[in-house]
Amino acid sequence: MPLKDLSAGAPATRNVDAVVVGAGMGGLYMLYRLREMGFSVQVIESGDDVGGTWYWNRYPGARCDIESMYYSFSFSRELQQEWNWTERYAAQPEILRYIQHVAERFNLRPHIQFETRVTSATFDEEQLGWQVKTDHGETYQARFCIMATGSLSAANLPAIEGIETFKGDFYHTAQWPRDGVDLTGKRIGIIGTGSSGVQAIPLLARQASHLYVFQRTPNYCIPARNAPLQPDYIARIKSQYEDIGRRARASASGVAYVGPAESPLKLPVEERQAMYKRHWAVGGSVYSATFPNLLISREENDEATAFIRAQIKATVKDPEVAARLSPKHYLGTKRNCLGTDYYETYNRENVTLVDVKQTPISRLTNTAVVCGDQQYELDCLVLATGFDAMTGSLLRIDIRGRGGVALKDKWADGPKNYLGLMVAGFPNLFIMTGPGTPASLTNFVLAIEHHAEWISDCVHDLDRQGAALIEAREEDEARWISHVNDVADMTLFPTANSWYLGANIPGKPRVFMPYVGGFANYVARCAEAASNGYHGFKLTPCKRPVEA
Ligand code: N01
Repeated sequence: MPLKDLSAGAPATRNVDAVVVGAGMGGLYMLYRLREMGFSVQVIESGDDVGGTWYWNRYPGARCDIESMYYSFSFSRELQQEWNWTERYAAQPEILRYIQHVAERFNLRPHIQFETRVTSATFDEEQLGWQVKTDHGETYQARFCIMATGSLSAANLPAIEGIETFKGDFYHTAQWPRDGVDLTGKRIGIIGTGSSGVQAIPLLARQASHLYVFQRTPNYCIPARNAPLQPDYIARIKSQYEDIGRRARASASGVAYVGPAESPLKLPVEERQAMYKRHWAVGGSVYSATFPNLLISREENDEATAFIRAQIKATVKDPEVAARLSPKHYLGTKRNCLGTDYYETYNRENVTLVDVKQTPISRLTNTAVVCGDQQYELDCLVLATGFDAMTGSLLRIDIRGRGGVALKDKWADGPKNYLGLMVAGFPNLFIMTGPGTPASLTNFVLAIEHHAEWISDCVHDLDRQGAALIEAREEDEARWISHVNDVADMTLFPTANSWYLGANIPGKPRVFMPYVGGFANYVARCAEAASNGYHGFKLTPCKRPVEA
């Protein structure tokens, strides 16, 4: 039976069934599921509102790279039918409004404590639960602790000499000021050309007196071809939502759109070139979906990237700049960027591309970025330097399992878990959409729904079975991690220095973290484990351990 919420009148330690860390889409749906089952839930969120990623990433141009009609919760038919997206790819303010609407529609806010950061979570062997402490000095005693902390939440501030001395305006894309900033007429520098940089650069260029783009690795930017959504299209998709959801869940990518099944290399050259042109003109994920073996076939990938390099060459007037913008890694091994006018922006007189692979940034002065003997004077510096992805937001919390073992020590050589959901030695601690799951390679909303449903069903099952605890078994954890690595090694993914591998953070273990075995396959494995008495997990009734 769910515990009673004892929080009223007990300011020091509050008892709840579950603490959920984070009020992004994952935390909100987790809260909704558990509350509907009758559990008491406290969500703790560091921001002053819901939204997670979409609360923090307010930089100019921030926009989703999954089509908005699919980047929506499917758990409530009414919600799906009543919400109207306005653009093919929704911009950050609209997505944030949607998440706020979800919080209000389902009356979730009363369960969320805002502007509060979880500092530690410690497994309590006596109470068979978690002690969760916050930076406000509170302690929550909870049977379950659920980390909905997001994979791309811990902003990466690079250790550049003199960074603290820069006196101009200074922003990270993932910590953009709430009310925006007016950069009109300023000399702006931006470091980073991943998804955030690629989206921000065209808009910053329009405001700047001059924009310097400090690029270490060029990335593929596929045109988003964003456009307003027409009412008849919205109505058509809404009438097909059930089928779309079914197809998305049965797919490897978590997206209903599936490209050709046959390799384009089987077609005559003219025919396939015409197809690439057509798919490039549609834009978005349609172009990369042209290549069914993109991440396992070097030949197919070479063909996909040759076409993009030709587009860059045709778009960017200065051949030297075009060459510097041409990526060398395999398409998709770093997250593809979707953009609008990205390559065109380098034709502007007020934009300079600085190759910091060739001449690295040596330091910052109080007014400039210094690369070799060149000094770039700036009024404003934007860091689009990404995240300590997948593990960063978890390891910034002092998480301790059985025997006081710290998660950061257990994960010193890379994250270990079973099905990405639980870590051996950390009973009743669930992780949503983190390492060991396909979430970051799929549609996050679908991945979130799957995790929230699996975890809440599991919590409910434990109650029905009279079990106090569930945790991953060491041997199944080891088996899972080696499977995650084995399937990654069958692909081209490990060939690129991506955040998937932790390669963007100096000193981080180089381990491929997402599960590339496909969304449908992953969902089936999770379902199979649950239906086989939580195979791979150990259940503990009261204080006496029994085998599952
Ligand atoms: O971060 P990134 P992001 N000196 O890590 C460079 C999602 N997202 O915020 O590639 C110089 O991709 C770094 O260079 P390199 C999406 O999943 C989605 O852009 O490491 N440069 C790279 O160019 C995405 O993949 C959306 O050599 C330095 C850049 O900074 C993920 O978030 C929008 C440097 C970081 O790129 C992360 O994207 C935005 C240094 N010291 C984000 N340190 C959409 O939905 C780092 N860099 C569209």
